[in-house]
Amino acid sequence: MRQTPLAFSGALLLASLPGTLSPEIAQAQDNNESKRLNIIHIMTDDHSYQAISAYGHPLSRQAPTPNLDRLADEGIRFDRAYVENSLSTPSRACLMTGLYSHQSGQRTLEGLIDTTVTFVPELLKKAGYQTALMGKWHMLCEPRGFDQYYILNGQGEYYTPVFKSHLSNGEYIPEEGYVTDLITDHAIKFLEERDKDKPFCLYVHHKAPHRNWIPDIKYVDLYEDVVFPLPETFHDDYAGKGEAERVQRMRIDEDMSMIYDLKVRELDEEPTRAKHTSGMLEWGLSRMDSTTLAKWMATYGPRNEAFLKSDLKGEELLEWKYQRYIRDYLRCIRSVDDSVGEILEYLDSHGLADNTIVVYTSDQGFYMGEHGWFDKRFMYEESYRTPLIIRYPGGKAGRVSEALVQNLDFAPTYLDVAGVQALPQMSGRSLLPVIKKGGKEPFRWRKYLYYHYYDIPSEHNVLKHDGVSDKRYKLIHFYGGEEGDYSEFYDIKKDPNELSNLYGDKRYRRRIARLQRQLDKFRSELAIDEY
Ligand code: SGN
Ligand code: CA
Repeated sequence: MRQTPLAFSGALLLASLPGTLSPEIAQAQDNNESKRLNIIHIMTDDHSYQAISAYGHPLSRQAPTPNLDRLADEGIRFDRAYVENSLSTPSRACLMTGLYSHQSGQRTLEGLIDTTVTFVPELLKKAGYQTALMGKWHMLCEPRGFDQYYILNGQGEYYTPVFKSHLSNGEYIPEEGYVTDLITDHAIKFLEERDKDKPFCLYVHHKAPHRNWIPDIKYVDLYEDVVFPLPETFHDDYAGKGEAERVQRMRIDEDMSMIYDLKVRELDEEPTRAKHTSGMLEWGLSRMDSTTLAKWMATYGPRNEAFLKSDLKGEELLEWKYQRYIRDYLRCIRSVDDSVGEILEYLDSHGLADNTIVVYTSDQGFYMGEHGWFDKRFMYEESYRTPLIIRYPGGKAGRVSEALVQNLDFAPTYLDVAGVQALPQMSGRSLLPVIKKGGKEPFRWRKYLYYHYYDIPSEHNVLKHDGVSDKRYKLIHFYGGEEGDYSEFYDIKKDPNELSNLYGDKRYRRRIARLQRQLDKFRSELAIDEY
């Protein structure tokens, strides 16, 4: 007999893992298969919490996400969910391994993961789960541990994307349609065809709303009449900030491409310092079928003409850029929200809602114009924080959690759900105790998080930095720049926009010292080898 009830039980000690299960355990699992929860991990790419109406941000009020809101109403919205490195590939490596970037080897976008590390789906599969990943994989290594997969090539394409699958002999095969819908279809097909005698773990990884934000043609008119509010810090001049803020290249005014990002294909020359060629936009558009492309031209053509005719300059031009960026971004989100609705609907109509944990998150946060930026990478809230909503069958509904959680926690959580013990090298914590308490912090929950960003030289030129945060304060250490290392300290409660760097402020001396001690502790315990 299996000793532990499955929900909220804590991990079952499977001494034989990651080897084969003992016959007794395998038998016990067979007998209890029906009780083990299924897992659906839905992860978007660059989806900001500002763009989910359940989070209540002014932006999302004008572009609601009803299906995500439903998930939050039926589950727990995490308001203090963070990543350990705000970039796609490292975040995916963390999800798959439960390791910090320096432990998995995936520190940068283009880096290579250590191919000897164990992937969570490998452990789940050994424990009797059927495993699948549909959508963005975005690591240079091959997917491991999946019974089924359909993965995009690198960043993937919005229209007619190519997919490599467990059936395609290593080949990428184009599929007609819009990427978000196609990924959803693969997910639903997996749910239809799966082995119904086994629990499953399904990762649904959208490309959207990643740059360059090409919406589904059916949504190109959505929000065209909405004027979205500018964020409070849109005109930040970085006064009192250090080199990192001055040298980054993620400004809407200077770095967002008029052609590739904002889709003004009529321009002969790129007027910003973005290195994107018109060919990059044309390539994306050329993947549309002729009807779709005609509709695109008929929609964006006249809009672009009117824009060019108006010859906007300065502030007006900047605001025009912002509106086009946000509208296209939120149109992409609309498709994502539809996808979530479709999956929830499927679970309802197939009796799966009661035994499936549904998790919604993004690979990191994203700037929606705060500080004048797009992209992510910084340890500041907009990019460090990521949306996270979890619906647990029979769990508390409509709750908001303030517990400090991090993407390192997905691996131990999913293993806990499956009754598998987390590997000793995983630093994250199972979220099941938090979920059990309706989002409240369990006894002895963590007080600090560690963050480390490494990806430079790279397109957006964000300096390397590591740092530590608790629920209120944040200490960031930038290094590797030309002007030498420096630190920043913020009081997130008093200064949520992180405009006042308090490092060196005598009134905060003790608090800064406390966080510095924590940072030193993380560095030594985690054997951080550069900072
Ligand atoms: C691409 C984008 C960058 C973006 C990275 C990382 N440029 O390189 O703007 O920061 O991806 O994004 S693009 O010209 O190719 O659009 S991530 O989400 O994959 O980490
Ligand atoms: Ca991303």
